[in-house]
Amino acid sequence: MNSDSHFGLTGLATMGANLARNVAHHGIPVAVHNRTTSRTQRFIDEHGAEGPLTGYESVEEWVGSLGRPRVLMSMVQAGPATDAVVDEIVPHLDAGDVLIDGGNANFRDTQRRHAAAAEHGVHFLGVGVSGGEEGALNGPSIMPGGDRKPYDQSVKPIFEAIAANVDGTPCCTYVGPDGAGHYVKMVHNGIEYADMQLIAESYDLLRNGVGLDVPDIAARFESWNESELESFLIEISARVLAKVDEATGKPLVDVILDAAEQKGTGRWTAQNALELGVPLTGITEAVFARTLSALKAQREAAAGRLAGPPASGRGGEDLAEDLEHALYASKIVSYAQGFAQMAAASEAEGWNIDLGSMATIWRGGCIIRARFLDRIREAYDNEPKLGNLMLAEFFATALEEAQEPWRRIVARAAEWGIPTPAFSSSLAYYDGYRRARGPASLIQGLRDLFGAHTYQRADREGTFHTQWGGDGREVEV
Ligand code: NBP
Repeated sequence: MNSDSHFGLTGLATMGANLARNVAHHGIPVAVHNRTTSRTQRFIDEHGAEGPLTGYESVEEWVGSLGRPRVLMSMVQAGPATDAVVDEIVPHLDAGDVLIDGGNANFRDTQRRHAAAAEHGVHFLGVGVSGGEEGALNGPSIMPGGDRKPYDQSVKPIFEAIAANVDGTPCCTYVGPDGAGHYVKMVHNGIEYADMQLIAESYDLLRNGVGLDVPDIAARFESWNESELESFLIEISARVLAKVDEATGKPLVDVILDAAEQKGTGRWTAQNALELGVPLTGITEAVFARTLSALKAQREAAAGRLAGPPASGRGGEDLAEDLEHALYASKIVSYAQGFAQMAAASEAEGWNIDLGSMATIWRGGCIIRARFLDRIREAYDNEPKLGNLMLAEFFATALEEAQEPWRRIVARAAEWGIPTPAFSSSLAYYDGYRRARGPASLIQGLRDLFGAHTYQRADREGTFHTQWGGDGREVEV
């Protein structure tokens, strides 16, 4: 038994196994554990020679093998599995030990677990890890939240060593107290939903609007990856589109069932936006688009009944060029909304999140890594209290330059009957946000008439009600 491991990890499925290997590859002794012991044995058999990795069958032995203060990480399924693991480990810990949850936990669960662990003197860190299987092994983006001092003293050197690195900067920075790290990971995943929905809408428009075939669309994504759109998701879109199904010889994308699944982080982001009162239209539409896609049987039935223009390529090359601008502009909007939500949550929870740093740690290792994030970081460097990303000089100019093609795309998509919820809602948000006076005055008037809900006037202070059922005079209330 190795008695001086510096890092313990339980949960040796895809992510946990690769994270443990990553830590060991940096020469840091790692003690590993998994509920099903055969998985631990298999892991040691396959990877034990890669670095200082030791496997343990029982939680007692595993915890006992670690130097103090102990640093232990759980990398298991979010939800009840994480509670089961935490409940099993905490009684074996001592005050001052650090327990890390690296799964995709809901930030409210993390706040609850943080408070419960604190009663035992244990520091609970809720840590977002992004980058999937490959990132976990070779360098993920890491978003740690929880108590700062134990993080700085015991965890930071390990995480900074294993994280992705861009221009000499690790893609890992302390986010804020209790649930802040998992919150930022949740919004990261929400942005990932919006990015993927915009990509799917672009593919649909290129195929059914412009009339390109799949290999040409793959080439288009490849060329977009040389522009401001350069990002991991655009790059892998080209790869997925270029893939041919071995069994049928058709593009793989034509044989995959068109019903998108989801694990919950996008939905949580949208739910939290509603609670905070933040207009998060791009991400929310992306969640709904997945839900609609899953109604496969209903869609098939409706296809034979509900009228609309047939989806057939009538656009020209100019439309394909417009699309690049529309995609860029809509992407700016969905990031602006995601960052506005993080700002609102940070304010509401007292987290003091540095938004520019979040853009910095997403530049490498994670699924939404993109050239574009450098621009976001610069925007917050120039103006740390920036109210909305769209107002930063660079992005305001980019939106101005993109707006005509963006409008053409949304208008043509509506004419063609091709659904573009993310493109359309992003443009509507942009137009709504840039209007000093909108039509909500009528909504307030209606609310006052049917429910005496009162209204405020734009020309003077006070709260007013019109006596709709009486003499029609306005009274101040
Ligand atoms: P899974 O989410 O599939 O979880 C499998 C692991 O959870 C196994 O080690 C399993 O142990 C353990 N586990 C379960 Br299920 N119930 C348990 C219980 N009651 N007690 C103890 N252990 C239990 O693994 P993953 O895909 O590697 O993801 C791990 C975490 O990382 C998740 O929270 C996930 O959301 C997050 N994440 C995943 C990705 C990704 O790309 N996959 C990316 C970023 C974050 P067993 O072997 O005994 O069944």
